[in-house]
Amino acid sequence: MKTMRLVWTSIILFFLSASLSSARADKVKSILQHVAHDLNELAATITRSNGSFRSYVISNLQKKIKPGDLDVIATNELVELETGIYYISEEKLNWYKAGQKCKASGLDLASIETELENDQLKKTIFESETDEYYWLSGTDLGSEGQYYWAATGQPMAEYRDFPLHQPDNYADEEHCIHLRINYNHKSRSPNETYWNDYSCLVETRFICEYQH
Ligand SMILES: [Ca+2]
Ligand SMILES: [Ca+2]
Repeated sequence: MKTMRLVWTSIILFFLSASLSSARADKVKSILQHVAHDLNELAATITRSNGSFRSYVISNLQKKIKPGDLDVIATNELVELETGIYYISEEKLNWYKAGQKCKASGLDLASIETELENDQLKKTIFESETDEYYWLSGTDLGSEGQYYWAATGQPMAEYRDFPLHQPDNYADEEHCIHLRINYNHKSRSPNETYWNDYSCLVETRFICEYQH
């Protein structure tokens, strides 16, 4: 109820601000728009803290995906981790097609910004008991060695999880980043997972992420 009241208040504020037209009203309008935006953020935060973030995301995605769209990711396949909502594929696609499929489903290829997010994804993938590659949105397409997350447009932060000698742009054709679980490694630990640059056209599994 609290959330609905906040949403309605922000809608009313938004229309109130839109109805003000004189130049003198510009400042009031801008303040009202900021308040409306903040209320919406607060409503989203309350929804999340109520433990219903997953259903909030699913209802958002259902609004985005038009009926008739082909081959989208089913919302019951999304997994909720501490750092967000993800889809971890079994299907294998090249980096471009994987990004397209995430987008068509209201998601994006995953971007890993923190050690916590990296650790959680590693752990989740490890549980799948496979030795596979998973595309992330990381790439240096456009400028060799300048890595960024295509999904957010942000440069790759200092936090990276490349092993020694990677990324190596092998054969001058590796421009997309994947996360790999080395399930067969003798240590049998999710830590034996790392990022690597790889040819974007190779078909591998992939991870999509819901971006707020
Ligand atoms: Ca992320
Ligand atoms: Ca490489």
